[in-house]
Amino acid sequence: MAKLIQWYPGHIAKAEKQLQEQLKLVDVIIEVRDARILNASHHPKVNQWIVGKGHVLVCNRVDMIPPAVRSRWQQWFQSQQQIAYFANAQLGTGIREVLKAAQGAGQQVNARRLQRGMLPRPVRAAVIGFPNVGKSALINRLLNRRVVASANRPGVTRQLRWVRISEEIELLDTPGVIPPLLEDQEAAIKLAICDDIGDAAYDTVLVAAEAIAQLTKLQVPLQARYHYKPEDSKGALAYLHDLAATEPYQGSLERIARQVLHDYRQGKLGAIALEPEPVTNGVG
Ligand SMILES: Nc1nc2c(ncn2[C@@H]2O[C@H](COP(=O)(O)OP(=O)(O)OP(=O)(O)O)[C@@H](O)[C@H]2O)c(=O)[nH]1
Ligand SMILES: [Mg+2]
Repeated sequence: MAKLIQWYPGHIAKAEKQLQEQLKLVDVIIEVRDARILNASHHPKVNQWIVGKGHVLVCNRVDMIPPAVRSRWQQWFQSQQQIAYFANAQLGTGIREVLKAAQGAGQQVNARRLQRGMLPRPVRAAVIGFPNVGKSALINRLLNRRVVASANRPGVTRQLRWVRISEEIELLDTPGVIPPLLEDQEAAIKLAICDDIGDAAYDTVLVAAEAIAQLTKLQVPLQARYHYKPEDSKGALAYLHDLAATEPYQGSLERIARQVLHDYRQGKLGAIALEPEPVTNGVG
């Protein structure tokens, strides 16, 4: 990739600072990842943030990956002694289990409070993760009404906000956070393809070309949608150029690039994980 993907706008820096302060009050971290990219959507700071707290891992957008991929990852997390809750925060599938897990983790905190002669209080859980992974949608689903803004673009939540779910639990909605430096550019490309970082971070045409390259590698039949067969030897950018020249796109590379990314993000090419195979080297 010729151009580096970097993006750390002021509002994210500010949100991260505020999050850091609020963490003192928090008993449980609900970490939300994108099921299509379970490694790339793991924020490296989470391991620090969960110290001394409960940790509930949510693999959201489960509807956007094939069931076989879900099973493989689930087993892999199990082998790492980590329970992964696969969820669809848009429809509400798997969400109750997340709530139960957060409550369970928080009860241990309250038990310790009781031992120290303190009164029990509602469990406080912070919902954190990269932008646009479905953190606010998850909170709305838990309340069964639209209490926080949730929309299909990164950077919707700008403020930290506590929401009382019940007498037992309060959730903190947080703006999506990203590391100040995206050291792993392979991961950054995947975040861009999945719309999990702001589009100011990247060049749409280059990211669309990367998407074409990855989808081709995953044997997604692109010609079925674009009526034009990719030629392996020519490369992904050349394919985009060829597509741009076809009638609907009127020679506009930008237009076909946006279309390809839109199609992938909307599931028009199918349920496709960009990280279908769990890795064994690390993040959990
Ligand atoms: N298909 C699908 N879409 C989802 C799922 N969860 C959330 N969405 C959609 O994804 C979009 C982003 O959801 P948000 O809840 O705004 O995401 P967020 O993590 O709060 O995003 P920021 O506040 O920008 O960091 C919305 O259009 C949701 O309806 C899911 O499991 N599957
Ligand atoms: Mg949000």
